[in-house]
Amino acid sequence: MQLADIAIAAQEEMVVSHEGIATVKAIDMNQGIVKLAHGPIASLKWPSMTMNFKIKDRALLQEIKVDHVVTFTFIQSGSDYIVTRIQSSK
Ligand SMILES: [Cu+2]
Repeated sequence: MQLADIAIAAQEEMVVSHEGIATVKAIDMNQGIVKLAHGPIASLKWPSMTMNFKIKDRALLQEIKVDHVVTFTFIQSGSDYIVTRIQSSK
């Protein structure tokens, strides 16, 4: 194993997913952003709040609408929070 491979493996291990429940407040299909009013996120010690998330794949936005209650999974990438899975829970 090369040093570069070890560095990549270490980076991949640091990608932690977080899960939450939220109400969709706004969807910006052009920018690939969804505004969510989410409940507490225990894994990040976040309280409930309303904030924007980037979306990994715009196709994820096709199944959701404003006011839907959703369950979602996201990762942190630098200062961005990126939704990797989002699903209406109605
Ligand atoms: Cu938040």
